Parts: sequence; C-alpha cells; structure tokens
Amino acid sequence: DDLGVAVIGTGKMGADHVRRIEETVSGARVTAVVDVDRGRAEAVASRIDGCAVHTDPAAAMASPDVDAVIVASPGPAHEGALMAAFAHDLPVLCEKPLTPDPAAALRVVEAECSLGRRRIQVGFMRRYDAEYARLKALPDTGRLGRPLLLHNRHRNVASPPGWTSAMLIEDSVSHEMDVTRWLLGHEITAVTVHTPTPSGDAPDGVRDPQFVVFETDGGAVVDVEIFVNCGFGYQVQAEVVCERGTARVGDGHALVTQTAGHWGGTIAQDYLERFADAYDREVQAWVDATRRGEVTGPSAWDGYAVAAVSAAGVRALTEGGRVPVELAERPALYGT
Ligand code: NAD
Ligand code: ISE
Repeated sequence: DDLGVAVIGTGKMGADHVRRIEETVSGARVTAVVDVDRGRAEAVASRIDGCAVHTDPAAAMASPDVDAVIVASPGPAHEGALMAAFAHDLPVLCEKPLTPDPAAALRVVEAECSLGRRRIQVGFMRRYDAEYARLKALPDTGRLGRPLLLHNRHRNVASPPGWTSAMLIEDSVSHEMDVTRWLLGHEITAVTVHTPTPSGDAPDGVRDPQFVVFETDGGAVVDVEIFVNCGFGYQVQAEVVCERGTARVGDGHALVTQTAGHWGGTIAQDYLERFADAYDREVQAWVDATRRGEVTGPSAWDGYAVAAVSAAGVRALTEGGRVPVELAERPALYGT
C-alpha cells in the first residue's frame, strides 16, 4: 500500500514536496496538508484527490490516512510538530533546520532517544546530490590522501523579505555545516565569522556577504563564502584539498554555448532548480526506508550538531572572534 503522507507547511518547500510526491516519487501519496494559512493549504490540496486540509499538525497526525509526516513549516515551528509526531508514533522527514535553537534540538534528540529508535530524517538534501555523492566517495579511494581544507561558495540571487544577518548562518551556512560533518567525518569545534563591508545590494542592516571559518576535530580548516544577494544566480560549490590532490563540484552542469567571440552558459536561479534531483532522491529514499520500517539519512543528532554549530556561528558574528562549539554527549542511538 502507498504511504499516506501529511505535509505540514505548504509554502515554497512544502508545496514542492507535495508536487514531488504526487508527480515523481513512487510508493506514497499526500493524504493531508496542514498550514496555519488555511487558504494556502486548500489551494495545494485542491489539486489532489481526497487530500484533507488542516490548520493544526496534531489533527492531521490523528487521521488513520496519515502514516508519515513531512515537516516544512518555518524552523521555530518544527519542535512542536516533531513532538506531536512522536506522540502519534509517526516517522518524519523534517526540513532543515531540525530546530534553529540547540536547546530545542537537544529536547527533540532526548525525546527520540526515549522512544528507543530513530523516527526523524533531517532534510539535508545535499547528501543526495549526485555531485556531492561523488565528492564523498573520492577520499575513500585513498588516492587523494587526507582532507586538509574544504572551500565552499554558497550564493543566492536575493534574500527573502525579513532576512537577518544571523539567518545567513542559520538557514544557509547550516548546509555547509552538515556537508563538513558528513564529507569529512569530523565534528566542527570552533567558528569564526568575517564580515566585509556589505554589498550595496544587501537589505539595510544585513551583513552580506560573510566569510565563515570552521575548525574541525580532525584538524581540517573549512571556509564558506555566503552571499545571499549576489544577484546573478544560485551557486553552490565545494572543493576539498587533500594531501595529494583536490576535488571540486558545483562548477555548473548547464548548457554551455559558444558563438562569435563569446562562450557562456546559464546559472540556476534557485535551490529548487539546482537541487531538484537531490530533493527527489531524498524524498524517495525516505519513502522507501519508511515502507521497510527503517529510518535512514541525516539524523536528529546531525540536526542537533548543526544547531550547536549555528549557535556558535551567530555568536561569532555578533560578538566577533573565534567561538568554540559546545556539543552534548552523543547518545548511543546515533552510533559512534
Ligand atoms: P515558507 O515561508 O515559504 O513556507 C512556510 C509555510 O509554513 C507557510 O505557508 C506558513 O503559513 C506555514 N506555517 C507557519 N507556521 C506554521 C505552523 N506552526 N504549522 C503549519 N504551518 C505553518 O517557507 P519555506 O521556504 O517553504 O521553508 C520551510 C522550511 O523548509 C524551513 O524549515 C526552511 O528552512 C526549509 N527550506 C529548506 C530548503 C532546502 O534547501 N532544503 C530550502 C528552503 C527552505
Ligand atoms: C534556504 O533555506 C535553503 O535551505 C537553501 O538550500 C539555501 O541555499 C538558502 O540559502 C536558504 O535560505
């Protein structure tokens, strides 16, 4: 039987996950949508036969048609939705961040541990991107040797209304925090944030771009250029520098044209375009694992660790200097 999925939050990401489940993913269908803005949820549900509409996540989870949940509401609403999913014993794909605040993330981790088994996959979709997967496979060959440095560039066309300087760290650089931990297998131990004079195109008071540096417990140094009002495109690039070579992804896989005295190509304009295949693979992997009774992919612990690094990053941004990351002890549920 198809998995009945409730999607909580039908904004940009949630509506795209609904479309994905209906059009691309096999083995699942959307049986309920939830949004505090009922009209928005109704508009999304109107395209799907038999899809219920709710304004309260717990009401959707109580339905016998709901076997699993995708949380795509804003970060501060995640903790409540996750605790409700635990109470209804439902597996969850939770969009990043698990929660923006490490104390809330730790409460989620502790609640999951008291269930005694994993329920949550966190939406760090870059792990499902074909290019990042190739980068992850590389150092395993031993050919390049130990990773020493990881350079990242993360550029968005324009920040949404209401964006703050801290959100560059919490919403955007959080992806590089997960990539660093996953790709290198190191914990991030300290964060430093450098801020050049902001671009004239950044909204008033927003420090954009920022240059963020992580130190890791494996002795690597990682830098991230985050620039969310670059104007020209959505670009995510990563280069790992190892002892005997380097490997790099994200240079663009679009059509390249050459014509009288010029060459060029196109650049994706947002994450839904650049990471379309990654989101498809992420949601399909979640559906497949859920139907097998398993939970795989980035864990609540990974979500907590990123929240802890984000908190250090926001302190480094506001107070200056190098801020150590404070991490709780890793529970046995999440392995070593
Ligand atoms: P959005 O503002 O477009 O949509 C959020 C929706 O949630 C809105 O429709 C809002 O009315 C609704 N909402 C607010 N509070 C709610 C609550 N308590 N219960 C139910 N619905 C509620 O935001 P978005 O850009 O779609 O982001 C949603 C989530 O997806 C965030 O966690 C964000 O970080 C994440 N996201 C992930 C990626 C990625 O690349 N993985 C990209 C963008 C956003
Ligand atoms: C957004 O929330 C995402 O998660 C995107 O992947 C990221 O590129 C963007 O900067 C964030 O705002």
